[in-house]
Amino acid sequence: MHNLGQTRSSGQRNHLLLTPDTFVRTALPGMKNASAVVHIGPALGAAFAEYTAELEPQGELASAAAQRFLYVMEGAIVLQVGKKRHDLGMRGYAYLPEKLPHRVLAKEKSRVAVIEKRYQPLETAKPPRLLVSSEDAVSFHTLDDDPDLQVKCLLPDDPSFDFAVNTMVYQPGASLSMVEMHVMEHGLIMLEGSGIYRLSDSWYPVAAGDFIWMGPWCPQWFGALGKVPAKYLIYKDWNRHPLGDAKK
Ligand code: UGY
Ligand code: MN
Repeated sequence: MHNLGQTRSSGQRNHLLLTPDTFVRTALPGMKNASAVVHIGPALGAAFAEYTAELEPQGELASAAAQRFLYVMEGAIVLQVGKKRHDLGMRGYAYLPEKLPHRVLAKEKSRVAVIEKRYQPLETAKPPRLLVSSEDAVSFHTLDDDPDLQVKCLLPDDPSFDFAVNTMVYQPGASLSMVEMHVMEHGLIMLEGSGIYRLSDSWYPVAAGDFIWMGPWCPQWFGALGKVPAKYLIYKDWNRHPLGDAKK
């Protein structure tokens, strides 16, 4: 059934809401039996790229030149780095430094959130190494002492990392305690539940499956609605000076 041109998706100067009805699949270099829904990239001014890789059983992703973060939303994959094979099930994740040759193989039909970013080196810290883990192994902290808002930081609190990826779980009715406005940009995938996202001067109903990009200083606030918790995976640039490479 056609929808007479209606969608919740919205593209604005400093934010983007993409709902699954508007997703368009494409092939990226090195993909086999897989396709990508590219959510955001430098074409819109973002300093990172994020896409959902949809892999058939035996589907494959090749290495990336940039550093890469993988989070398994559905299914199971094998991450092959040299002779080592790492099994990642649902909620498994990996950080891959720049130029580390690797392959991603799907053991079954899988959906993987992929974030890629060129590394911004620091003179005072060595670039991070390969990290493979599962969200289930990470402990949470509460945000602003609200027991109904739990955050898991999937990457270590270490200045060598120039970005962070967290999961946030809101009990029904929980919300951010303030409207945030900050230099960092965000890429966000709604994993579970639903709620209302304020982005700039608009309030959007959002649900599992949606993607949001928030540019620098985009006013942002979220409140969870419904009878089950809302959960999202959120990227932000982190640990670097706003002028970028200080040597330039
Ligand atoms: O980490 C963050 O900036 C996070 N609290 N932002 C958000 O959820 N929109
Ligand atoms: Mn934020």
